[in-house]
Amino acid sequence: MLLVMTREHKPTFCRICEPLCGMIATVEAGRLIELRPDRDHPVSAGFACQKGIAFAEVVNDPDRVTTPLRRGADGHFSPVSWDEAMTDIARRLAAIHRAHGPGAVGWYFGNPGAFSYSHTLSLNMFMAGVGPRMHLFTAGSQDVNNRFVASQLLYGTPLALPVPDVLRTDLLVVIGANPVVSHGSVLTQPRIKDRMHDIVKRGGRVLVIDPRKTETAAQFEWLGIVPDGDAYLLLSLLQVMFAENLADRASLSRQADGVDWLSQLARPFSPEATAARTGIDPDTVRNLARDLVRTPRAAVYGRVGTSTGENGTLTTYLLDAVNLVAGNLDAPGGAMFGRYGLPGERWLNKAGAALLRGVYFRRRSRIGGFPSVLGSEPAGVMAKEITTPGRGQVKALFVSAGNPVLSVPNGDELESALAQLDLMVGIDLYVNETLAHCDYVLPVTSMYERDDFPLPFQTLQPTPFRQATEAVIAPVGQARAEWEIIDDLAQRLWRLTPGLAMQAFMRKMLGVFGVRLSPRLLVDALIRLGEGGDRFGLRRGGLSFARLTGSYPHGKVLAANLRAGVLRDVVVYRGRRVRLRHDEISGEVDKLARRSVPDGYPMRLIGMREARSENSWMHNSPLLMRGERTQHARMHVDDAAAADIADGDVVRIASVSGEIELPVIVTKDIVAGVVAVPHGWGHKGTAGWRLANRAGGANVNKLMSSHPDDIERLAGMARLTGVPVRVVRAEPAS
Ligand SMILES: Nc1nc2c(c(=O)[nH]1)N[C@H]1C(S)=C(S)[C@@H](COP(=O)(O)OP(=O)(O)OC[C@H]3O[C@@H](n4cnc5c(=O)[nH]c(N)nc54)[C@H](O)[C@@H]3O)O[C@H]1N2
Ligand SMILES: Nc1nc2c(c(=O)[nH]1)N[C@H]1C(S)=C(S)[C@@H](COP(=O)(O)OP(=O)(O)OC[C@H]3O[C@@H](n4cnc5c(=O)[nH]c(N)nc54)[C@H](O)[C@@H]3O)O[C@H]1N2
Ligand code: SF4
Ligand SMILES: [Mo]
Repeated sequence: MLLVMTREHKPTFCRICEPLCGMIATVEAGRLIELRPDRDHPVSAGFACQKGIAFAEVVNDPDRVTTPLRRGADGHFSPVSWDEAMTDIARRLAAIHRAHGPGAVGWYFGNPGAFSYSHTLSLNMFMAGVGPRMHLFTAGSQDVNNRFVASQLLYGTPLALPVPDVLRTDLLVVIGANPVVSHGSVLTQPRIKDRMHDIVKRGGRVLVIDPRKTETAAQFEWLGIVPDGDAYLLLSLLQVMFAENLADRASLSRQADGVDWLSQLARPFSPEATAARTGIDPDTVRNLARDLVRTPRAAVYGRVGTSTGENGTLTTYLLDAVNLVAGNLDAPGGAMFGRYGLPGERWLNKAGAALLRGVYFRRRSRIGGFPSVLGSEPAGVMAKEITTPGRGQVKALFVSAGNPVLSVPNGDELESALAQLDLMVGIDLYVNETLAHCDYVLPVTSMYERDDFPLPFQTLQPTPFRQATEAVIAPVGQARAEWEIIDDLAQRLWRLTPGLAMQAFMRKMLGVFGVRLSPRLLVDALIRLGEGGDRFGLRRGGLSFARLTGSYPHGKVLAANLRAGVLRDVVVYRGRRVRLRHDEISGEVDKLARRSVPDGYPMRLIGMREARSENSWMHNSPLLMRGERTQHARMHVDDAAAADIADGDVVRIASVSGEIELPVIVTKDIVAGVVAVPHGWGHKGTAGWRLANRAGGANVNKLMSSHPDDIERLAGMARLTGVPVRVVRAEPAS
């Protein structure tokens, strides 16, 4: 008999990181056998990185969770049926909800969750059903929540996020980001490295301000900075712009209120006054300020390095303020705003912003009293929310698409807190270090087993672009999409919980009319109503989910560039001008003068990302781990020599909070006094991913503090950079 193997090549896109590169998935007999870059994708045009290509190994990983698992008394996981798992989970959750209310329920939503519209939307619906005091923790408090708060202060809405127009700029100043490795963040620009080289080719400059001469800095210009010195540098740039009258005051006052206030705020921070804090020569700062104003198309851009210091909200506010004062906000080649193009978008933005601002100002976390950023509280206090008795103590925790034991400050504290939970459920591809503590781990579809439309990234693209995809293969094993799991859980919970009967009734009623509130319905409506959408038939040839996947499988460019001059539509404040004056900001500036360092910790710890890692979760891919990869610290040759440390030695890095040991690479490509350690390592071998466990490494977040005093006030951001540490050679094994 002749067995005919059909082999299909399906266009789709990668959702590991933010450029969302176009991919061709080769599917044979229902199996994903290969991923390769899509040459017909209009923006990524045949580019994909090693992680994207290696993802086929994740999909087919023998260590992947493919059935629901229950942890037995001996700590080992064994398979159970979906119904058995969901029945027990719902019963226990309902009992906890009944006894302690919604405040006893917590959910940690990790980074890959943001790359699935249906995961995000269904979780929001679930939380609305459980009740307003349910706890939500996200990776955002280790990443980007400060960006939302800075935008809320400046523009009145947390959702107005400026992106550098890399396609048209002639001076790009990258502060605390490493796009050659990270591929860009809060910026959806495939082939970002090529686009940065284009800037240089057309006679422009790319300047990288970073404590480490990163892979990006090595290809462009590098200016070293003392970790967490950015707020001082940015204040000095403003000071020079105002003192030298470089700023166009007339146009500034059309765009913003509080310009004089800002100029007063920056006044004490001359480049001479801040040089010791930044390590940057005053003339260099002056010239940079002048260049930013005088180069017609210039932008400063910051990311994780400027978000995770002591004053991340201030620093991000200042990045935008520098763009504004230099005349580069909302201008071609500057920092620009993408728009989604919904009818009545400004009105919707205003309503949404009012809601989110209300939540921010009214809701405070039980531990530490932190404001709620987009409905979430700092993951840094999650452990204490679990261990501190009283109303609102978390007793049931769900973790979807996250590994907080390795990603939030003080992983040890969190690990021991998890042991106290009455119910813990993980929804993941793997039994990671966090999920090893679960009662149940539920198998989930990978991105290629679900449809998608990357909703949160639509306004972050210098080339406005739309792409949607259907699943390219059926779910592996018994995996289910998050939204199906959440929907099933909701139905069971509503049935078991009398207080939530109203939700159950609403569902039924909608069901009678044939309406299933599926995330797909919602996202389709958003595509149809947005820019380029078919407006439900009103615009012929317009887009819908089906039309995107059917007629534009490689995606569709909506416009070559972002539109400038939209600031008045983006800002929701009455008067439509950027609001610079905030007590919160002057309060943070006051704190700069009070910064202190504990004795005995002379070095500063920073983070770094690696091309063949994705946070904690791709260390089980043989392709990415080839060459016996392990985790290394990086330190300067002079510091190493002074401490009698040689390249390859194991060093002990200690902070006030903890210590770790790992081998070191000695280099000149880092500012003296700084040590860099990648996060996402520290895999350990009880369950789960075998290759990752063998690679081991150390959890750098053992060195980070989860004390509420060490968490940034305005956005609840963990302090993950500039952390005072001591580095010594670990005693050689005897
Ligand atoms: N290969 C790979 N790509 C990724 C990821 C990954 O793990 N691996 N993760 C993805 C995720 S979740 C994100 S959020 C993005 C992040 O994207 P990026 O922010 O571009 O990536 P990072 O490597 O964190 O870059 C932060 C930079 O800030 C520098 N830095 C640290 N402290 C300071 C400081 O105080 N001041 C200044 N000026 N610089 C500082 C660091 O040396 C580092 O180069 O990357 C995404 N892409
Ligand atoms: N020291 C230090 N710590 C950091 C950072 C740093 O720079 N320095 N960076 C921070 C940042 S920016 C981030 S974003 C966080 C990340 O922190 P987390 O989001 O907590 O952790 P990840 O390591 O990204 O783990 C993601 C998990 O999701 C799973 N997963 C992958 N795809 C899917 C999917 O489609 N569905 C589901 N349900 N699960 C999936 C993976 O198997 C993995 O277990 O780390 C933060 N921690
Ligand atoms: S750069 Fe990011 S989106 Fe593109 S292929 Fe690599 S992992 Fe995927
Ligand atoms: Mo992130």
